[in-house]
Amino acid sequence: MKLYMHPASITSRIVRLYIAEKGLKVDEEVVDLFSGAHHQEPFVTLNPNRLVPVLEDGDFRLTESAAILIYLAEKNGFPEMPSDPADRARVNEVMHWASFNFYREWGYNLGYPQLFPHHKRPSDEAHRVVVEWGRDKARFWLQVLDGHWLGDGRAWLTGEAITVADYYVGGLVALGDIIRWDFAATPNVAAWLGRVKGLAHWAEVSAALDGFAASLKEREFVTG
Ligand SMILES: N[C@@H](CCC(=O)N[C@@H](CS)C(=O)NCC(=O)O)C(=O)O
Repeated sequence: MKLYMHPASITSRIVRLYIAEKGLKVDEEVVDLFSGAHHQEPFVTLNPNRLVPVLEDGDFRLTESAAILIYLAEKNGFPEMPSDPADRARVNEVMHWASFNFYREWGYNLGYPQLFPHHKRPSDEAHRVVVEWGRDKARFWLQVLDGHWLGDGRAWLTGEAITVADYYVGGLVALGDIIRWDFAATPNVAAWLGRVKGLAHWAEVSAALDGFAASLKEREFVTG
């Protein structure tokens, strides 16, 4: 198997963390996002979305970090994707919740427009409105994560066992480290994120993203 990825990509880290934690043998190929390799052949044929990560397993290619996590867990019979239909549905539910509700605001409206030039809006006013909208909506979704998903004191998102949902949502929430989001208002999220970041291979797969965050430490962000 091969993973096309970039070490400073949030969604690549999600998959790389799971691969490392499970000790899977997967080759890695860096797609240089900074030089635009994802907009050139051969990558655009590999993934017309022009995004990493992409998993290749023989002739089978898969995009979307959430789908890749589930595939790796199911292919290997790992417990991070449970077998009981209701338990599986719960894992799917929280992953879809994160993709469609939380990350739209957290990543695409709040974080990415401030971090990446190609996500900046065409006028200062449009940019300000998008980012402030993202901040306010992200704050709401983090409260839901804190009070609803993690509100009963559970260790992990769907109960007492870690699942692929924790890898996925934890990896997305950790974008907050780059824009220096203060999680004090959501203590359950802060504690759970600490558990995700306490996984054995977190530091190793986070080196490039930590460096990226350090390079931005003088930058002012609209944050929470
Ligand atoms: N929904 C996709 C999103 C992938 C994604 O946004 N990848 C980013 C890196 S974190 C990327 O490739 N960005 C390149 C670009 O925006 O030009 C997933 O979860 O895999």
